[in-house]
Amino acid sequence: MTHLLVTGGAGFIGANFCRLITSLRPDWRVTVLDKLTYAGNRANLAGPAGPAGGSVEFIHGDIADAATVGPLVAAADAVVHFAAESHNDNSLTDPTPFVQTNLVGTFVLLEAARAHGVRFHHVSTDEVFGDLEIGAGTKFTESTPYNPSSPYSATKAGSDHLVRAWVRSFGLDATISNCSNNYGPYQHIEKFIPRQITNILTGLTPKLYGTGEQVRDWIHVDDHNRAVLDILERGRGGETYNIGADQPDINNKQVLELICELMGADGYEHVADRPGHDQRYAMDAAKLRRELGWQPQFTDLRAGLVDTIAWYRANEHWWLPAKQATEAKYAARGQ
Ligand code: NAD
Ligand code: TDX
Repeated sequence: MTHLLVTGGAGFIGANFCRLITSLRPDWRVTVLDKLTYAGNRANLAGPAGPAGGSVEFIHGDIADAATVGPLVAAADAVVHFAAESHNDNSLTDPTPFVQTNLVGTFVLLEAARAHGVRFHHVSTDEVFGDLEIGAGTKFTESTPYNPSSPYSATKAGSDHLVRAWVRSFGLDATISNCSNNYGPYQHIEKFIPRQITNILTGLTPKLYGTGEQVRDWIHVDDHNRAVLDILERGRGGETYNIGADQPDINNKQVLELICELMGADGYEHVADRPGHDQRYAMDAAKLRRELGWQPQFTDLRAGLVDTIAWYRANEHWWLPAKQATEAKYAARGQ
């Protein structure tokens, strides 16, 4: 039996990961450590027990608090580290919590993992590599130099460097994954896809930053999490794995037009662009496919969006309470 400590397990990807573990590894024990920031929601974990009795224990606490973290890490066989401040736009308004959670929090977890000799998996992002030219066929590989653009991506890049330093200097048994843009159920409505879906559902006009030519490399959250599980179980210590679904380039304007078509909505507005906006992301996940035999199961964005739209339609009680405050933040930025 394996006991996982999942940080950020009340957030979008972490909660979906807990659901996946309780269903695929029902004999494992899962403890979630989450601060429940605006992005965390205990309802994301409601009833995730798997068919064979998997259980999730919830601890409300901060990854940057060494006194909380120490005993939890000591009791676990592995830490899967999702907790982060995750939204680029917020990092442009106030980078402070990004430095605190993404850098200091990761440092505190690494020190605990080192002290207790616990396996560590760090969940990171494609944004650490910066961006690519629109129209160029190039992709990020694991050896692409780091070149982050925003306070968010700079703190994620710094956290990756901390993990590598703990591997090399202290022999920590750690792996890193860098994944592209996720979509799926339980994603906070500040993010692009759920923001547009819930705008349409509440009668607001969808909002496209700038010209909408930017390209994101969309992957379903379950495909991301199955890759994290593969790396946790079979990844080589000290290695980094890129995660991406190898889909054809699609820009934000095309994604938004697809959402509008699927929801029978017409029209959207162009709003103020994001300062320093990354132009194009594309991940080369060949190493993950070759070494671990991973393959994405959701290879049709249109079908994935149909499911995701249906989820937001059916779960208004989950997102509606946050809608007004989320849109007020955007309105203050002219977005
Ligand atoms: P999210 O914002 O939905 O969830 C983050 C969770 O972390 C929340 O539950 C929050 O309460 C918790 N948290 C924040 N600060 C904390 C702290 N100090 N202590 C304990 N818990 C804290 O984020 P997400 O989209 O689920 O992303 C999860 C991870 O995956 C992040 O590390 C992110 O960088 C990475 N990632 C995200 C994407 C994406 O498309 N969303 C893509 C690649 C990588
Ligand atoms: O209303 C919007 N309109 C719009 O055009 C919003 C919220 C976004 N956008 C654009 C900006 C981006 O080009 O859509 C694209 C996606 O935006 P986000 O959902 O904010 O994602 P992004 O900035 O690409 O970062 C995401 O993927 C990498 C996650 O938020 C990060 O946590 C992850 O590391």
